[in-house]
Amino acid sequence: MAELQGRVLKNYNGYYYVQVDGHTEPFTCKVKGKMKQNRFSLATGDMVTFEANEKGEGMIKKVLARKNFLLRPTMANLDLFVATFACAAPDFSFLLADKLLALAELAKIPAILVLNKVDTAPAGLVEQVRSVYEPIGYEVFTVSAKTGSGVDALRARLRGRICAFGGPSGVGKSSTINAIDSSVELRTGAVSEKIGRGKHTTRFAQLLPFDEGYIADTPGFGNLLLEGLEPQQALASFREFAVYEDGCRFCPCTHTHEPVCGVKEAVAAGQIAASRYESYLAMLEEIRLIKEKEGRK
Ligand SMILES: Nc1nc2c(ncn2[C@@H]2O[C@H](COP(=O)(O)OP(=O)(O)OP(=O)(O)O)[C@@H](O)[C@H]2O)c(=O)[nH]1
Ligand SMILES: [Mg+2]
Ligand SMILES: [Zn+2]
Repeated sequence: MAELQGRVLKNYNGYYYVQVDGHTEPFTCKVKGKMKQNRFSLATGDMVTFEANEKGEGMIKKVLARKNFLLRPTMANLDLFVATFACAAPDFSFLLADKLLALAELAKIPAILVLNKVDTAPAGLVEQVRSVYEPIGYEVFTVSAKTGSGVDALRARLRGRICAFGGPSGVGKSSTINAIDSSVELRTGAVSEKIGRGKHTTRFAQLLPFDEGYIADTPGFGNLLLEGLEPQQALASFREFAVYEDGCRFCPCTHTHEPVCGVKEAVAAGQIAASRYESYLAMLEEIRLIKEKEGRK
C-alpha cells in the first residue's frame, strides 16, 4: 500500500476527506481509534499521512506538525482568518467582534474583518467600525454578497492563501463565499425575522480549493464562550494596549482597579477605543464567572 500525504478538507459522515496534490478527487479516509479519542487531535486543515488501498480509501496514520491551530472554529494551518459580521440582521456587535479577533490573535493567525450586508447598513456604522479597527491594524472589508459590492477586493485579498471564514450564524459567510467563487454553491439560510438570528445552516467546516489556495466555510455560532481562557490571555489579545503599559504604576497591571494606569489614561484620551476597553472588561467578567462556576463543581 502506498503512503500518501495530504490536507484534510472536511470531516463528514465519519470520513476525513483528504486532498493530495496532483489528484482531482479527495481520498476518503478513516482514523485509528487512538486518534478518535481526542476530538481536537485531527482538524480540518491538518496535513496527514495515510495509506490508501486501490479503491482510494485511506487509513490516516499521522498528523504533521501544525503551523497554528484555532479552536473556534476548529481549524489548523491557516494563513488568514476572516472574521465575518453583518451590518444588520444580525446586528454588528463590537463585543463579539473583539472576542473572535482575540481568539485569532492568541492563535497567532493574521485576521481581517469583513462587514457583509453593507446594502442594509445603518448610517454611520461602517465608518464607526473602520475607526475602531483600522488604526490597530485590522483591515476592514465592506461587502454585500447580495449586490456584489466589495466582493472583488475581498477575493483579491484571499487569493493564494488558506483562509477560513468565521462569525455568527446568519451573517452571510456561505453567501459571501458563493459570491467570491462562482464555482461553489454552498447552502444558505434565511435569518429569523423575529430575533434576527441565523439558523445554523452550515453544519461542518470545509476547505474549498480556490485560486492556488483554499477558502473554508465554517458553522456560525450563536454566542462565543471564552471557556478555558485566562485573564492574562484576554489582555494579551488586545494588541493595542501594550504600548500604553509603560504608564502603569503596577506591573503586572490588569488595567481595571489599579491607580495610575497608562491603558485607562489612553482610553480617557481616546487613544484606545472605548468599545475595545469595554470588550476587555466584559471578557474579564465572563472569564471570572466561568472560573467561579468551575470552582463550585
Ligand atoms: N441583504 C443581504 N442579505 C444577505 C447578504 N448576504 C447574505 N444575506 C442573507 O443572509 C442570510 C444568511 O446567509 P448565510 O450565507 O446562510 O449565512 P451564514 O453566515 O453562512 O450562516 P450559518 O451557516 O448559519 O453560520 C441569507 O438569507 C442570505 O440571503 C447581503 O449581502 N445582503
Ligand atoms: Mg453558512
Ligand atoms: Zn494599567
